[in-house]
Amino acid sequence: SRNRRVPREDPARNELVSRSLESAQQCLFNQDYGTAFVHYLLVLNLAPVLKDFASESFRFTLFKWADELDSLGRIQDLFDCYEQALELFPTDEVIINSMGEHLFRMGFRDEAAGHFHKALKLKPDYPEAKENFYRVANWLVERWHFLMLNDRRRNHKYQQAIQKAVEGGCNTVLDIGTGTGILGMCAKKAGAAEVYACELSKTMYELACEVVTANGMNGLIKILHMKSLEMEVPKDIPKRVSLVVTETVDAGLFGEGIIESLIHAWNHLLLPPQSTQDPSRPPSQAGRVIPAGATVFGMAVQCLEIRRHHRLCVSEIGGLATAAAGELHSPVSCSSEDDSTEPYTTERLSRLPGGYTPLTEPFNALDIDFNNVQELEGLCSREVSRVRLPVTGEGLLDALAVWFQLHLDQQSSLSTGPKEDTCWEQAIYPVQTPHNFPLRPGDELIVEISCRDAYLRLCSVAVARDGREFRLDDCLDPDKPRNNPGPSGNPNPSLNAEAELCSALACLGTEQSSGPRDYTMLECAEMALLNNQPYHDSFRRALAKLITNLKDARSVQGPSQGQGLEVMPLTDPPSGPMDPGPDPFYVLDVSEGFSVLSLMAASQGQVKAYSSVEKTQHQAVLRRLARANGVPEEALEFWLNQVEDEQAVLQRPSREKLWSAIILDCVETCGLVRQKLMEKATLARCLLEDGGQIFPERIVLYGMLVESDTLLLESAVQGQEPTLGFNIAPFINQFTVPVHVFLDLSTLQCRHLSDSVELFILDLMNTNANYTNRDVKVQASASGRVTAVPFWYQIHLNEEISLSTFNQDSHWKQAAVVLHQPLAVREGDWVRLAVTLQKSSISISASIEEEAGETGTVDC
Ligand code: 44T
Repeated sequence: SRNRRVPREDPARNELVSRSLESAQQCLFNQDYGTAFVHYLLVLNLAPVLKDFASESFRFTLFKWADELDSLGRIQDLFDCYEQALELFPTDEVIINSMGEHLFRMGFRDEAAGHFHKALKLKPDYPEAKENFYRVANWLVERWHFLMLNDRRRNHKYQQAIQKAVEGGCNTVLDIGTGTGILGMCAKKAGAAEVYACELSKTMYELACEVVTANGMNGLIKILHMKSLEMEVPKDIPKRVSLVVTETVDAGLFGEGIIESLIHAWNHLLLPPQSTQDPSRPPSQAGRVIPAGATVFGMAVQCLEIRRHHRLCVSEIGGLATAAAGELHSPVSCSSEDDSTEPYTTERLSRLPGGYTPLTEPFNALDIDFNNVQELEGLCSREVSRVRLPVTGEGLLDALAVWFQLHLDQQSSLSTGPKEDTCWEQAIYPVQTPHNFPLRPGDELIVEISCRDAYLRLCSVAVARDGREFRLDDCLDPDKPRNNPGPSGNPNPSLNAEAELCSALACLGTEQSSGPRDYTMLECAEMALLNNQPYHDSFRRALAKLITNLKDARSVQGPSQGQGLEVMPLTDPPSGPMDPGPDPFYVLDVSEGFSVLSLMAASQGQVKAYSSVEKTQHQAVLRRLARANGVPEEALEFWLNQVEDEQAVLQRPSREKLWSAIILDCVETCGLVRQKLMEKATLARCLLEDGGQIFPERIVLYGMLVESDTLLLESAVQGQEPTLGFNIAPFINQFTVPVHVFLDLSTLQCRHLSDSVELFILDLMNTNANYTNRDVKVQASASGRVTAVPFWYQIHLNEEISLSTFNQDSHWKQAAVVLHQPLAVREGDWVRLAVTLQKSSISISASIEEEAGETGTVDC
């Protein structure tokens, strides 16, 4: 390489560079991005001096070419291009952020988030990266890390248990799923000779390395970026350890794979357990696990909030009968074999809006000893156990709630129960049967408990009443012979109600007994939306009003196309035998996911509605509903079946027709404005006919001042004090996200420090009228510390009709901005909120408005 000439001195090279650059520009002009990209690569590799000059066009070419590769499905090529680009521009935050966006769309969230994070570190005020990062940070470093690190009782108990074990002789330790490294550091601090830790998430692994180094334990704890199941002795750790510590448990206990991890650990990573035959073996020569075991509890509950997210509860929505929809299920089912379902979801029972009613006492569902490998291995092959639970409350069976006690050792345990003061959620096993079964004291609920594919499964199978059993799950396996069918017991004629109940249960109908039942899956939020009658009624009224207005306008204009506008107030549109029928009104619904709004529009008559529902199963539901509700087939069409392109999404049906209404879905379930909403609205506005409308026409953001420690605990590790004596907070707090989503504001533990106040207006019918910054003044109604500003929306469909996203039966959750620093206020103080809406992400900062006199001067 000593002989190699400096590129600038090589005329042939210079020639090649300038010709390639020309070609690149020419190709770019011809929109041949692939070739342009190759030329640019060549140019910039040969002549790095041109980087500054060509960076803009290079990026542009890269992004265009990447979009093409993306739509061609050439994913490998796409990422190769980005890698080549990053070799040239390793610190270009725009390229890094864009690569993150592609990764995110492909489902590589962890990697995507890593890119956004990196882009943001390179340029802390880069709004695109900020918005992207905030949207994914929750997945990267999940909220519960903050909660757990803030949970002093839990930290202390783990530390005590580890310290005792180490002092008792366990001196080689493996921390499985180390997270920030905290339990491993406890073991080291307690005096363990060798400490190993593994972590499968890349982000968490890197974080753990940083934390361990910052605490002076670099080299003293060996951290591995891998799943414990892949670890081997002596490849990854030199010999078997005497202690495994782990907190790889989720709300359903087994969801993080602790059973499999521990079976593997006992077989490959741990010393043999202390045997009862030979209790003389010293602890350093025996293996053990912290936690030592767990006890799982369950309880049947009635809960409307759970019900409306998992079952269709309404027989009519927006004027449409729903019976023909067929059976709809949420993706949460303990009995389904379907890959797209989960056996349980999680909730904090204590924070469910509307609360819940226990229908049984808590019952013991399972005991498990983590120090007994035979028991762990036997768990999945264990017989399904059946328990009979006396019903103690009256109500509909909506779900089984599950929690557990984690026994760290003989002395100490943690509970995740609903009555406990903990950060833990409970596992919720919703009932999926479409028919309500009212339980009452005296009944017995029969629950089956099993452990298939390492998930704990609880399934309510039957109700025993007056010596008879009513099966709840026949529909799922109709061919299975029934244990106790029919009124064989006491044929008491007064049990007519029972007979009705019997036939009310879908499973007892004979027509259903042929083969497995068909059902359609809806996301929980889609189910809740379908159950939201006020939402649909509002849309129905707003649509009807618009159509009436447009009809009036047309009839006034008449066939003479707008002449003599004021002269003839016709009440009926002119129609005769020669009339080919009135032109339809075109309505487009671009709601995300499942939506029946298009069908509601079509059912108005004289409307041609376009739905953007994409899943074929969902389209089938709409077709069935259309047929059953007398909507002609041609009145409903499916738009964008394949259209990916944003621009094409909103194209009108045919050249000469414009849309009468475009329905935009503007607020996401999580409580944030949908991304690119205003861009979409701008586009939509251009495609409206005269008098046409965007629904909604306007959304207004409301918020209030609150003091909520809960929100603080979920957002960052709090306080100046080190966590268990370790310096962890500054590292994990890099992943603090100021906007909290999916809140239930009605049950959030907080003190209101002001009335609600209008924060912002988004006008969709006049997108130019929108601003990005606004100062809002709000008066404190009580003294306290403002820690957050929760916010929600009033969605105005038209001048008269509006919906709130902060509403009991809404499918929306709320969001909140957590202030960078709490703001102390006294009652009567005026607080100035600086609200910014950049893209679709909101930020708020708060300060005390010192003098009343200032108020006037701000706007002048
Ligand atoms: N959530 C609790 C789960 N891991 C807690 O990558 C409680 C949820 C929760 N690493 C609200 C409140 C709470 N090998 O970083 C994770 C994970 C890692 C492994 C290596 C393995 N076999 C595994 C398995 C998991 O362990 C860490 C902790 S797991 C989940 C803990 C406050 N909602």
